[in-house]
Amino acid sequence: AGEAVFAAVDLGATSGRVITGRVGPGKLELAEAHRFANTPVRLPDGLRWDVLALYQGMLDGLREVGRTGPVASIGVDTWAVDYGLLDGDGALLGLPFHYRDARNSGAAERLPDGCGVRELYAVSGLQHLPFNTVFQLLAHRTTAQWEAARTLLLMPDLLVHWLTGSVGAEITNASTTGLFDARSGDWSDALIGRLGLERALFPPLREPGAPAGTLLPHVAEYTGLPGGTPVTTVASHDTASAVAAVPATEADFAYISCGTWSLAGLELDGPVLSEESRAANFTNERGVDGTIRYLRNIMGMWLLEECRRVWERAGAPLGLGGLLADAAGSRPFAAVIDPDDASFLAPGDMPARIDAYLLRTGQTPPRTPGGYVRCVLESLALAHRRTLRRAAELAGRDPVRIHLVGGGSRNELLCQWTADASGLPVTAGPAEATALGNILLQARAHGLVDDLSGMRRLVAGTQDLRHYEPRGNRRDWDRAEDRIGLRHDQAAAG
Ligand code: LRH
Repeated sequence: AGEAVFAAVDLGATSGRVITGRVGPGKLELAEAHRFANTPVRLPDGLRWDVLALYQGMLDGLREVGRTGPVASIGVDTWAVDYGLLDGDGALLGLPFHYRDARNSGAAERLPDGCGVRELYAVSGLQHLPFNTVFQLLAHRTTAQWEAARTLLLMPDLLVHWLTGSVGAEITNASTTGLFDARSGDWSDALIGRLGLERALFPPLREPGAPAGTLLPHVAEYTGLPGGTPVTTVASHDTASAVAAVPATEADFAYISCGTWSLAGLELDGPVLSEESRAANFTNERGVDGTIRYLRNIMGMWLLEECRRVWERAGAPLGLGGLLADAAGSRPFAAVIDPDDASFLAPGDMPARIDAYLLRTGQTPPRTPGGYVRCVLESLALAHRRTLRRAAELAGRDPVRIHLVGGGSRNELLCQWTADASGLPVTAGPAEATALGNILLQARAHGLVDDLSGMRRLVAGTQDLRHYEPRGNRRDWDRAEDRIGLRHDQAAAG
């Protein structure tokens, strides 16, 4: 079957990267060509993605790739839910909003009578997050721009459009809009109609693996890649790509894709759309080959990244290694938070928000950065355990192992504490699961890998993985969990 090189463009909330992957029998080798910052910009009317800087970063990355020779194809993935609107000439209308923009808080209240969150869930199976595309659109449609909008493109589809001129909606990412029917696997004409949105805004769906065109002449010229270089549709939702690259060799596994967000859940054959599942806020996002990612968003490394931003600005930058060592030496279970508290979502002074949460729940704020890091990581480990247990209950499954992939898999404390808290072994890695999933989808489209389990076996056989066995202090975790439960009730009671 030979060997080929593919390029993955993988844009995350903190950085973008262009990575090449060489794939052959028993071979899967990654090389990073370019990495660049992703710095959102606050304009008077809200928080925006600097989409031109992102596009330029990816072009520069592809030019690095072009220097080393041609590639068999290119694939693009990014975070979910965000989009650009094109006018009738195909021009981008304004700069895409960032999902952490404040316009989204309260957007759910704009839902019309008879089409509330229950009705949405029954069709889309999507967890309620204030920034789901559907809520962003309800806010967007009160603007002058809206009148001119003819086509909605999710972020990776927009970037593919700029590379190739082609227009389409990649299906795994379309499933995060809230306007997609989890059962039929198509746009939900019913929801789009009931919300009074134009059906024509939503382009035809594309499956991962489908061709998405070839580089436009000016892109080929800039990057030095051959004119006919194909762009392949990948699982363009980064989480879908990451889960496709989970190195699972047994059927009953749970996963945590841990980066800015921790996405914790199970892979299922069909959606769970029960009222119980809605109340527990589990999502049914579409994966490769019609699989369902049954998971919840947990606030993830965002908490730590935002703390570090504040400490850096205050002139006390501590390297991650030093912080983690201090965390390891701090007092266990001194303070616990619910990472999903709404106060943690927007960018801002995270240590101050953690303090406010702790004071509100009768706890004492940490006195050192290491104390905060310990609080965040223990609280994340607890949230991982809580979420995976509930997912297993609701889906009637019994996972025997947790695969923790993404940048968070490098964090040994988090991996060990996730194992300890949950009582399950954790296999950590690969850290670049998303880029691997992107590349493997392209390799499969080119006939170098056969199916999802073949992709996973190749990852398991070629990438560095670490194993963590649960240690016997589970009672401590149970007690910490009980404290969170009590605090939830107290907060709810006022
Ligand atoms: C992770 C992710 C996640 C979405 C969020 C917007 O990068 O794609 O799956 O919920 O970003």
